[in-house]
Amino acid sequence: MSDFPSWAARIQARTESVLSTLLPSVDVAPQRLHTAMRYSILGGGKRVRPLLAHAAGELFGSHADKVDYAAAAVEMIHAYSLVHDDMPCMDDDDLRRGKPSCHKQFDDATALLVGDALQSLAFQTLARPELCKDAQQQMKMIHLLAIASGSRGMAGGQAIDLASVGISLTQQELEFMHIHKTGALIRAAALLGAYCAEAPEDSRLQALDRYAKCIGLAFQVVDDILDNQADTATLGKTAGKDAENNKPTYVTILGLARAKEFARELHTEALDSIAPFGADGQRLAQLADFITERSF
Ligand code: GRG
Repeated sequence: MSDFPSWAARIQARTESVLSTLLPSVDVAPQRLHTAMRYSILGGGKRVRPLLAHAAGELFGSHADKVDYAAAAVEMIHAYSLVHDDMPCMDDDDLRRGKPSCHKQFDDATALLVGDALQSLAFQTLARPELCKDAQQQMKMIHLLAIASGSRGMAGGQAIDLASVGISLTQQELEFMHIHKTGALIRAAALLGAYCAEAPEDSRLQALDRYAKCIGLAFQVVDDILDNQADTATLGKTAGKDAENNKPTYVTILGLARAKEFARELHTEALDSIAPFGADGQRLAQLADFITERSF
């Protein structure tokens, strides 16, 4: 097995190339929209969700060419969510991935359409005939991504987030919000990677899902810590946004030391969840380390 940094670099490069192929060229009309879509999704981001989809896919014996489509679909949903999240009507942020956010580089209407079009392209990609031989399994995958990104998943979590500005939440309420806003798509990425295999076993899917739930939450706890601790240049987005927007975070609710401890506990629970996979779960374990130890 190759070392984690080489593997991650390979998947990140692969994801970039697949996304570039799937996105309409800047020469195709409407050119401004296609330019803005490519600006928003290419050339940046850690690609955590594609890494997860591929790690899960490798564990379940999925063909990497199929996982490419599932990973790209999830990354399109993720990119759309960031474009909309940065708009003045939401988090109002001028910086994303170290460059002007989409509505700053283009305009609000274009940013709105970029999100809409990326969302449609995500489902178009997941519905590709070459993704899966079993139509019923493919319907399950489309259903899974729709739930994870809709009002009972990411968009719902975002609605709770917007409504929680200036309000004090309990840890349980904060957890409910993040399980939806960030966690749902992270879980979907892992499960879709596994679903690209023929007949994935239920008990193995459940273990993977428990792992993904833990690292999804750990991802958010670490995000809150970084927002509080890191600087804008390192993050590539405006640091201290949560405090500026008067938003409850794990740092404000638990304090910095306890938030760090909570991230470690979730990391341990994630590793316990994949213990049944033995040495085959090593890539997922490395990914859990990467997510909890990241600095941007
Ligand atoms: C607009 C429907 C809608 C949803 C927005 C995910 C989200 C919901 C908003 C993003 C706000 C935010 C900063 C959440 C914290 C966790 C998070 C998703 C961070 C960004 O994800 P990374 O770190 O980004 O994976 P990169 O740039 O690496 O892809």
